[in-house]
This record gives sequence, structure tokens and C-alpha cells, in this order.
Amino acid sequence: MAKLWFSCCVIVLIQVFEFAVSKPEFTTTPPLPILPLPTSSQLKWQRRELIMFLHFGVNTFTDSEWGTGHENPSIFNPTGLDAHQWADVAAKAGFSLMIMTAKHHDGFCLWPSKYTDHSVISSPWKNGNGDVVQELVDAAKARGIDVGLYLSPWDRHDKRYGRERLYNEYYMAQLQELLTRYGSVQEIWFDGAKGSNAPNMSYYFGDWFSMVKELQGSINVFSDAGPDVRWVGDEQGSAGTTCWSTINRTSLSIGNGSIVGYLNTGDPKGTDWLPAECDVSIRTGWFWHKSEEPKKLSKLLEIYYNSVGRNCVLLLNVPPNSTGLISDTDILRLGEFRKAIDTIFSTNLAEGSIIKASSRRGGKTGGFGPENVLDDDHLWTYWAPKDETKEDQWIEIRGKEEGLRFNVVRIQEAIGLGQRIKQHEIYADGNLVANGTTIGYKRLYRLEGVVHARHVRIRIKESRGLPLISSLGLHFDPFWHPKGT
Ligand code: FUL
Repeated sequence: MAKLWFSCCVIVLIQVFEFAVSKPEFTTTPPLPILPLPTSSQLKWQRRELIMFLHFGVNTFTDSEWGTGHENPSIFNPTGLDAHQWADVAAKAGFSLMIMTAKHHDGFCLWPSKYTDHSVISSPWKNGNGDVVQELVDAAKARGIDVGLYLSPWDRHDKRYGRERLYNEYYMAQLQELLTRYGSVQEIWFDGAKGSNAPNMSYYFGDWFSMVKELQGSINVFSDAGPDVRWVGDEQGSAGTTCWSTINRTSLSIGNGSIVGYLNTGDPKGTDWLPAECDVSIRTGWFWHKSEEPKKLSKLLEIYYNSVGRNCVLLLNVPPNSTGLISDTDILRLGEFRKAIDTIFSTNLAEGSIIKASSRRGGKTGGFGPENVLDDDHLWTYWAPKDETKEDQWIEIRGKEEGLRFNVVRIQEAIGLGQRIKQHEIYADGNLVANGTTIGYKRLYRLEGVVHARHVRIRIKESRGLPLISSLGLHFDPFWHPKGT
């Protein structure tokens, strides 16, 4: 009996011991977010980096930028229109979304709207049976590209313009057509532009935005003031060197020239997540003109660094010509542009290096170590220092024997938990090579020359809460020749 009692005790002890040993270990939790945060649609938008804009309409046939509204629809006849060519060009250049001017300021509609005859219906193209929006949607779908639409609020043709309620009803009726007939629409573009002598009337933005959200759950609404994506404040494709995705929407209004500086930089104290989109044309004009050529590759790259490299998305306009095709010169230039971006960024010269940091949240097993900045996840795995923020915070890439040779530095923040970094410096072997303010989703620096160093240190000098770095890259840009080199 005593023997049995002893065996039972031993078994119980073993079980208790086993439980104690195999007790599940809990890992360190992520830090609290710093509000405001992006919505999932805004995050998806940010990761696109490149969006294609297509300005197309009666202006394509009249060699003008702002149509008068008196154009005869008979001039619209793009006999060789092939939206599959557009989508092909977009896919090859790496655009995941195409936004087309369904109606520009001239009021001519590229789809057969029920509410006006100033549209493709009255044109000779496909004997009035064509629908450019449908063609775009079908071609984009076939290439796995998303679609966005631009519907100009300012309408120089329609007689209802200036009669406030009537025009707002007309505009909303067209919005309903566009957002119910063509499947999923991922972005809608509300342009604040309006001629100085246009009739004075209010647009019912509150009604428009509510209806858009009702009809398309995952859409991003662009305007000077959002609500999902803001204008960057210029048409050169250049964000501020400081560029917050946060801003105060209450300080914004649509079509107000005095806020362009604020739009360009955003606001670290902003209570709204409203990232900036940089719209610029590959040519001088937005519409196709026979006399114009695409910008040089070096200019396009400069635009890329000043937009995508400053926490924004680049909306690059590539206008179809009067045949209805994207011109060969533009296709060639886009091909060069894509190739250059791939050449620069497909190799991370920091790969294989040892990464050190001032501290790490949760210690060695916490899951927030600096090695996270070299994986493929640029959002949800990141380096986080430990909670006490008093000491100097840095992360360092230590190259192998042969050292690191680069002229571009890429830094990305884990923006899913808010935009945080306010000031930072980059050192190569102890020498300052670049410094700046915001980082956001992606910050790119082209350096003054090629740097050859054993270590590269990013020092975070100021941030809202803990800085969280999701990715670091050292790259070589063979196309970059700074002045004087
Ligand atoms: C401006 C318009 O007036 C231009 O024609 C173009 O559409 C550009 C994207 O926005 O405000």
C-alpha cells in the first residue's frame, strides 16, 4: 500500500514538473500604435507606389488642355483604340491601378451616360455604340489591374452647371452610373480645378463622398482634402522633404490655393491619416499633343525619388493619342523607367550583413530584433527598440570584409502602427552622409557620391513614441550623376 502511495506521489510530481517545464512561453507584444492609423484600403493604396493616370477625351483631338465645352462630339473618333494595349503597358511598367478621365472639364463623357448626350453616344466612334470606361475595365481586369475614375466637378458644357441643386443632382447621378455599372472601382478622383470665371456654385461634397462610400466599400476618395488620399499640392510630382501622412482635415478645403504648402508636408500633429498622391504627366501636358515628347529618364527618376521616396504614391499620367493608343515614345520611356527601378532596387546590398541596434524590444527572443529590416515584409515585421527611449537609438548595418558600396539609402517605417520618425541621420563609418525629418512608408536618399564603408548607422533623433523600422536597403543607382561628379 505504502509502495502504491509512493508511486502515485512520484507520478503527480512528474506531471507537475512537466507542466512547469512545458508551460507555454509568451512572446513580447507589439507596442501600442500611435494614432491616427491608415485604413486597410489606404495601406493597400500606399503599397502600390505607382498608379497610371490616363487623360483622354475631346482635348486629345483638339490639341488643348482645357476644353471649352463647345466641342462637337463628332471629333471624338479614336479609330484604333485598344485598351488592352494600355493595360499591357501599365502591367509591364508596374502600375497596379489605372485611373481614367471619364469626364474632364469639357463635360464630354467617355461612357454612354443616361443623363446627357454629350458623350461617346454622339460620336462617330463605333457608330455611337462605344464605351471607353467599359473597354478600360475589361482590359484592366484581363491583366489583373485595378481601375479608378476621374469625374471632373467643373463642367463647361452642361447647362445645369451653376444651378446648384440641379448640377449636384446631375453629378451624383453620373457618380451612381460609374460606381454601379463597372464593378469594383478602387479610387475616385475629385479634381478641385475650376476656371476663375466659372459660375459660382457649391459642390455637395458631403453627399458625394457618402454616396461613393455607400456604393464602393473599399474605394479611396482623392481630393485636395481627402477623405482617403490628399493632393500633394503641386503637379510636378514632388512631395515635401518633410512629408507626414497625417494632417488635420478640418484645416483643408477643396480648390483652396492657400493650403498647398500644408498639403505638401502634412502635419505631425494631424488627427487624420491622409497620405499624399503626387500627380504629374510623363509629358508637359495632361492630354496628348503631337508636338510633345515624354520626359527624360533622369527626370522620371528624379520624380520617383521625390514622390515614392518621400512617403507618397506617384500618379504618372500617360495620355493615349488620337488613334486611341499610348504612343511608342512613351512606351519606350516607361520601359526604361521600369528597368531602371528594377536595376536599382532589386538588389539590396545590405543583404547578408550583420544588423545591430541600440536595443531591442523584448530582448533576444522578443521578435523585434534588427534583423527584421532585411526580410520581405515591409509592414508587420520591424525593429523596435526597448521601451525606455532616453538613450540614443540607432540601427547599424555591418558589411562583410569587402565593405558596402552604395549611393542610395532606403528606410521604411512600420506605418501600420502609425507614422513616427521626426528626425534622423545616416552615418557611414562615422561620417554623416544624409539627414532628414520624416520617413513614413518609404524614404529614399540619393547620396552626393558613391559611398564605400564598413558600417552604416541610422540614428533616430526624434520620434513620436518608439521608432519602428520595417525595412532598410542600400542600393546602387548607376543612373545617378549628381552635379559636379
Ligand atoms: C488639374 C486639371 O485642371 C488638369 O487638366 C488635370 O486634369 C490635372 C490632373 O488636374 O487640376
